[in-house]
Amino acid sequence: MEKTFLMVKPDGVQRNLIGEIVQRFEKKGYQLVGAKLMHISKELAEEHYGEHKERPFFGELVSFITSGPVFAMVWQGDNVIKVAREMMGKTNPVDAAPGTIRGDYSVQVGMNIIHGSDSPESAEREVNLFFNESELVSYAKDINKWV
Ligand code: RTP
Ligand code: MG
Repeated sequence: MEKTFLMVKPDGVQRNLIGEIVQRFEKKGYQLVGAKLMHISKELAEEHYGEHKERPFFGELVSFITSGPVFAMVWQGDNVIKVAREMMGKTNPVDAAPGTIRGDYSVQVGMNIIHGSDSPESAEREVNLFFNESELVSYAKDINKWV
């Protein structure tokens, strides 16, 4: 079953949006298989966002993502990587459609509420970067019966 890594960023935690965000993915029909509230170290932030290390906003991005707790999650389900990105909306909230998480709750690209893996390769990498095998659960849930 496909898995993706999603994370409520420090601005989303500060603004009490954890529940709202979790609810959107639950209602959609995806399954939460791992979650934790945590502080990201500078080292972990630099590794997680390593693809952006030459970009001018890298320093700001690392200091923002380490500025307060984040809510890290692993979600599972059909096409969850792509569909979660659609539900998040475009990176810059100016371009994010109403109805998406970023479109509904943010106005600045630097504080856009949520992170989501952008490909199967990054999902695999990020799930393993943030979670041990023992922190992920496996449980039966016949979603077709309920949604
Ligand atoms: P994320 O990795 O956080 O899920 O966001 P994303 O894939 O939609 O966007 P990405 O290109 O990976 O950029 C990572 C984060 O960097 C910040 N950013 N700032 N100041 C800027 O021009 C700028 N561009 C990107 C955003 O917070 C973005 O989510
Ligand atoms: Mg990205």
